[in-house]
Order: sequence, then C-alpha cells, then structure tokens
Amino acid sequence: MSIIIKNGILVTASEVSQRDLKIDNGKISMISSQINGEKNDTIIDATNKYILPGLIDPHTHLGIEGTLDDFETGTNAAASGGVTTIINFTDPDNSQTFLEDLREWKNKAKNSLIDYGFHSIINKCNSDVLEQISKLPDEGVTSIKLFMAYKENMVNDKELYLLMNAAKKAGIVTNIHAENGVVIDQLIEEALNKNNTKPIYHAYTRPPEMEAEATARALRIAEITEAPTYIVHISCEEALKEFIHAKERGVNAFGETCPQYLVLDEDYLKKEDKEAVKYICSPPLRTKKDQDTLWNKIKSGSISTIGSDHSSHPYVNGKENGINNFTKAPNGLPGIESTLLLLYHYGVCEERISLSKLVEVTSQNPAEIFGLYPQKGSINIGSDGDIVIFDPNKSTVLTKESQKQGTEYNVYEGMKVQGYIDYVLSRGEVIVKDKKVIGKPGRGNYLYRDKFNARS
Ligand code: DUC
Ligand code: ZN
Ligand code: ZN
Repeated sequence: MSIIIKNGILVTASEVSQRDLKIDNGKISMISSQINGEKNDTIIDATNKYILPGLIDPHTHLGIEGTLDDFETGTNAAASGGVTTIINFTDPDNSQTFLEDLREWKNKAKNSLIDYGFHSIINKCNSDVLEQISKLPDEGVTSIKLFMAYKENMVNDKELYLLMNAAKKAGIVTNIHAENGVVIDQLIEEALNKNNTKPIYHAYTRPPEMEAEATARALRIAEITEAPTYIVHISCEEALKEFIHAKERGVNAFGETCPQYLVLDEDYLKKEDKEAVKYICSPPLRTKKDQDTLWNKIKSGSISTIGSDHSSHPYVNGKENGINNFTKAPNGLPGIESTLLLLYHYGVCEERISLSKLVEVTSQNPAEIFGLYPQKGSINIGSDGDIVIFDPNKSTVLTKESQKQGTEYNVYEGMKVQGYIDYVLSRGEVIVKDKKVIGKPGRGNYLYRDKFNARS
C-alpha cells in the first residue's frame, strides 16, 4: 500500500513544479507529473497546495530541567509546525562524562514523535574530553557546541583551540555560541551597580560588538585549525560582517539565525516589565536594521540555516523572576512550531526570500551540514517521506491557546500569518492532519549522522 500525494506544487531548494509523489515503506519511491493509485493506496489531494520537505530544526532545547517541553510535548509542537527532524542540544552534567550524559539524553528522547539527533555541549577541556570527542561519531553525533559566554559553561581561547582541533580530526563540526562572556559579565555588574535592572538592560549589556568580537575570534581560531564551524543564532549586522569576512578568507563557516531575530526587535524588551521579560534571549533581540540585514544575508546565501533555539521556560517561576532584575530571567524563547509560518509570511509573502530559499535554509542546508543528507533534507527518490502539505491560501493566528508547545505564553501572540499546515508526514506516516497531532509518541527514530562533509 502506497501513499500518493496528487496535484500539489512540489518545492525543493532548486525548483518549484507541479508533481505527484509516491511514498512506499516510508521512502519516496516516485516523483512524476502524474501518478495513478491502485485500490489500496491512500491518496491525498494537494491541489493548490505546496509540497515541502519536512523542516529540520537544527537548534532545539527539549528536555532541559525547569523547562516545560519534554521530547513528547516538544516534538508534538514541532510536528504541528512542519518540523519532521530535530537536532537537540544535550545539557552538560558535571557529575558524569559527556559521553555518559549523551547516552542519558538518547534515553530521554525515546518518546519523541519525530526523528532526532543530538549536538553534544562541551563545557570543559581536558585529555579525557579530547579523547572522548573522537568517539562521538560512533554514537551518531557529529557536532559539538561550545560557549564563549556564561561563566558555568564557557571555554577559554586555549580550550576553544584544542576542542575545535579535536573536533576537526574526528570529522565533527563545532557549533559556537559567540558572545564575549567576560566583557558581558563586567557590563552586567556595572549595570546592576547602577540599579539598571529593567529587561532592556539585558540587551544593553550584551551589545552587538561583543557578539561580533567573539564571532571574529572563533573564526580566526577556525582559520588556523581548519575546523568546520557553525555559528549559532547570529543576531546582528556587526557579527555578520565578521562572519562574512571569515568566509571570504576561505574559512569553512556556516551561519544560523532564528525567527525571533527576523521578526521581533528590541522594542519588545522596552514593553512593561512583566511583558518584556518574556523576550529575554541571548544574543538579545536587536533592531529593525539588523532584521533587514539578516534577511538579505539569507537571500544572498551567507546565512545557511534557521534554527528555532526553542527553549520553553515557564513564565511562572521562570521568566517572571526577571521582572525586577533581568539577570534572573532564564534565557531563550519558545518557538519550535512557528518557524515555517513565520518564514513563509515575513519571508516569502513579503518578498524577502523565495520559497525555494525557505526550503534550502530550513531543510536542505541543515541536512547537508549535519550529516543527514540525502536521507533527509529534500524530496528525492529514496529519501525519507518527510513531507509538509502547506496551504498558502489560508491563514493561521499564532496564540497561546492554539499552540502545542507547553509555555503559558507565545512570543508571537496574536500575529496573523498567511499559510496553514494541512498535513505533516514523517517517513510516509501522516502524523499531523488539520492541526491535530495523530502520530504516536515514541515513533521517532534516533538518527546516526554522517561525519561532516560540507563546504560553505
Ligand atoms: N543559547 C542558546 O543557544 N540557547 C538558549 C540560551 C543561549 O544562550
Ligand atoms: Zn547559545
Ligand atoms: Zn540554543
């Protein structure tokens, strides 16, 4: 019994064309201008709708202690937004080695609805850690993440150099949170000493120059180690300039931004304190000018991917702690289910990017960079049947009532966006239909990813 999607407009990173699609045993088996089904086949009519490859969200934080989305609720939310694969970050637990930590995370993810992989966060450097990095590919993990900010997790320059070197030798790409944590901590201390505690000081103490400085430093180290490097959540023009300079020098660097940096700006941090605290994330929300630059650099190809950086911190006993002191609010925004709709509305409908570019940055590029292509990332014969059927003629309103993610708030509350997610298929199984999640938790597979093999 096959699944046949008929009469839709198929979109890949390279073309948009009217095609029928057939899926057998979870894999795409035929793409043709007309496919006729047989008696037992399931036919889905996609007339006037787009057929897109499922999104790969390369930046999620499900299952973090104190947050509201575990792998079950978080992947339900992801799937309802058209995401069929996530690459989630582990969280270092200093009582065990990071390989033990990774195995615990694999176990934690067993109730995932969709396919998943991990990036290992590494927050220290010693000979054991360097040795363990070489073992990560056997675990199916071909990316690590290093922080240049946050006292408890950041690594210094020597460690950055040693860890990136080890990652390169192991065939692993290094993700970097690029902010100069030392200077930022000093700026925070100075702000608090002056009683500057309102949410907007979160942005003022994490200025674009310090994101740019860390980006440049990381990429200079990448230049001498020749380590493939992926800068997560680029938020501003200053950092982008450094990033593009490095690429022009031949550094094998990839850049990611997030929907919040494209759609929201620092004015949200100037709202009434109790509202503004919801918007605390790092790097902070920037200006409208930065948004324009980010869109332009997606269009031009400098930025390769979009990740949601989904972090489902509660409002009560979470974000609200920052009302009188911004440093007490946990960093990060929920948004795993709104990436496709936001990019379609603000990107495609507002003519900032093409539909094929949307597919490239949300599916093909993350698959290629993180060792999932061609199993994931496009609509090819033999690829997994991970498909979104998207209706461009209907609209969706983003609200906390209608969302699947666990937070009591939605940072895009009330936004009416063009587009509607009709169906989501994962390996040929319909897991979302008309906003209802019908796939079962635990059906998601752990993805053993290939070693790094991409060129920026
Ligand atoms: N960085 C992330 O990548 N996610 C949440 C918080 C942060 O600073
Ligand atoms: Zn980060
Ligand atoms: Zn993150």
